[in-house]
Amino acid sequence: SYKYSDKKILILGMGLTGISCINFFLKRGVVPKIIDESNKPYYLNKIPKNIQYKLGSLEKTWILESDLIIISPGISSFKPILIEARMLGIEIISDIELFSRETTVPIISITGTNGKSTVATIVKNIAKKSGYKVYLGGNIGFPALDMLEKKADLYILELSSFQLENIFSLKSKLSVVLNINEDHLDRYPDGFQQYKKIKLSIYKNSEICLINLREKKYCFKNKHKKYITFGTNDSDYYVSSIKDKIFLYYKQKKIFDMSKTSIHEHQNYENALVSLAISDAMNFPRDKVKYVFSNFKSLPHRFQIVHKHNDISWINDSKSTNINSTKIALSNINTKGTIWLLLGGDKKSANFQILKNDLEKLKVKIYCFGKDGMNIAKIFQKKSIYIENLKDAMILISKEVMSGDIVLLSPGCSSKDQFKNFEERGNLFITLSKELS
Ligand code: UMA
Repeated sequence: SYKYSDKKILILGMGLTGISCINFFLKRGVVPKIIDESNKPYYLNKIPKNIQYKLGSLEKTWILESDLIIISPGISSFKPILIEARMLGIEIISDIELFSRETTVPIISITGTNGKSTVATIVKNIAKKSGYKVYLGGNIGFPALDMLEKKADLYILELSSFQLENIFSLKSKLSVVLNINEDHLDRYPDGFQQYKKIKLSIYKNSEICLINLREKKYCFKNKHKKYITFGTNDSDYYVSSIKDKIFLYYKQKKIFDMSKTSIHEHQNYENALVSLAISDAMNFPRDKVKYVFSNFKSLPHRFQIVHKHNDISWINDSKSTNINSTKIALSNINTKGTIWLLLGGDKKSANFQILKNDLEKLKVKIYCFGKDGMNIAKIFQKKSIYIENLKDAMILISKEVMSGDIVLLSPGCSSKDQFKNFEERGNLFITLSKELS
């Protein structure tokens, strides 16, 4: 097993991840140092007294004198000082790497641009129903290292590309890349190809690889591993409709009639399909899958109708932090009224032109806010206006919205420019939707 007691350890980032790393090392009798680039990080008061810290910038001497650096996912691994450190032989790893080194419990690893949290949650519920002591952590908001405290017989990891950048020893029982769409381009100097490659690294050392055949670009062969496929009609698992009914198929056989479950949104059919494939691979009983599908509720901040008044629906989709996710939200809407779309935040270098076609077809008014709001508003011209922040935009909308309309927060951007996280953004939307209507 790994020993850390003779190492100078430095943690970068004082967020949820940083705190979980501090606790991990303190429990092992090792006192790390920590740096945060902000001058007032949210969690400063959570740092134990005996921990030395520096704020404001990545302090060069601390970095170069360390033996092991644990980098938080929010910090780019491609910063010049970190590239220099790596060249000098300093090890830079993520919290997930630390986690992977400590456990022999089977792990299901899930990544993808969209749907990660939903699939991970469904699978966790099925595993639990099947009698497993199962914990879910990672990008979902519960740091993976905190799961080590729990006695488990199965772990589920939701992994972001940021976390995958610095994972080396992960050996999953099963891993899946749900889909790959443009996101986080501001973080990858070599663009989309680099983002894709990092996502696909989840399959390294995985016993079973669950592969989306629609993403042909990444079908690769490896005789030593077990593959299961989904996504197209010639995959092992696929979604298909007969008349108005949607079915999940395995090897040409109908397994689930989705109209008999509580899963009804278009994107969730594929999330259910993947959950079924994972469950079969893990030998979870099909009746437990059925039970969970029948009791499905969408996750908080994920396309939730949070308020309905005077036939106006207020929908919170704050978890939409990339364009694809906004596209999906729009495709779920069916109304004769006007859609009042709240879009904006930090667009992470994404190209919002991609949304133009989807929006042109709709009766929609677009209220753009946040750091990139002005820039996004320009793309949609007559259909859009720029308002500095979400609250002011909602006040304006509330004065004009009419019965039959829908107000949709599906910002397609990161919240970090004006909020602590997408939860805070969604909660503000919920509060205001009730106050203003
Ligand atoms: N910081 C720096 N320099 C930077 C960026 C951040 O010093 O360049 C500092 C900030 O001042 C802050 C700290 O780092 O004090 C925050 O660290 P962090 O951004 O890594 O956030 P954590 O609180 O550790 O949360 C992270 C994930 N955040 C990100 O990847 C941005 C959380 O995913 C995850 O739930 C959590 O670890 C537990 O594992 C959130 C997320 O936005 C939901 N994920 C992205 C996404 O889903 O699109 C990838």
